[in-house]
Amino acid sequence: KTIVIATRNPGKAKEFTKIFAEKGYQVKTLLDYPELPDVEETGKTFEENARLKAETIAEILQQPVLADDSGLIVDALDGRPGIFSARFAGEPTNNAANNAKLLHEMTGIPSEQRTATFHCTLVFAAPDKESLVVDGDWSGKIGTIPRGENGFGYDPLFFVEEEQKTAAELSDERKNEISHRGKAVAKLKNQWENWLKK
Ligand code: ITT
Ligand code: NA
Repeated sequence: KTIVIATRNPGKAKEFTKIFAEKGYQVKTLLDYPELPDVEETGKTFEENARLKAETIAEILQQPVLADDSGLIVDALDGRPGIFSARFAGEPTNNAANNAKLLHEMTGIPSEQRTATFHCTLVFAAPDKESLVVDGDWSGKIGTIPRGENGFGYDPLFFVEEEQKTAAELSDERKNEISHRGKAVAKLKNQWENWLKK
């Protein structure tokens, strides 16, 4: 029993591997299938992009595939980088350059206007099935200096008021309990086994 996560981002994959592993499924990512084509993210929404990734790979491999499309929506930047979060500073993804660009664009913006939301849409696709779609959001504020070593991507700049910490200062476990991805995974947890058996 194998589930493929249609991602080349190891930071993401790590965050949802556990829910499948504990049910006896083997988890693979696109890093295990170097021969597969790159799926272009041509959609206009997180859901469209997650569907493109999951449904394209499920069709090719003829097995269940989960994809995550996620990003950071910054109010003071009119919602940018949004679906372009991975390639904010250009391609290929460069987290340090993305964070530097975000800090630069936020220069001079006061604390109360630095609100932001992390969003995650998960699409689970399987041959001859209607895909399962869930999502989750996480509210925070863009910091002024990067803090913390955990997590990935924009985590060092995403300040979580309830915790008085950046996402990169949270343990992996705590981040998974409260993050956008954690909330989406919690919804998936209730549904995926029944959906897969149907
Ligand atoms: P795949 O498409 O291969 O899954 P990707 O990194 O390109 O990997 P996305 O297109 O969904 O994935 O882009 C999401 C970007 O949003 C990601 O690269 C991070 O920069 C950011 N992001 C998403 N979730 C995050 C999280 O939990 N913490 C920090 N940054 C996150
Ligand atoms: Na994307």
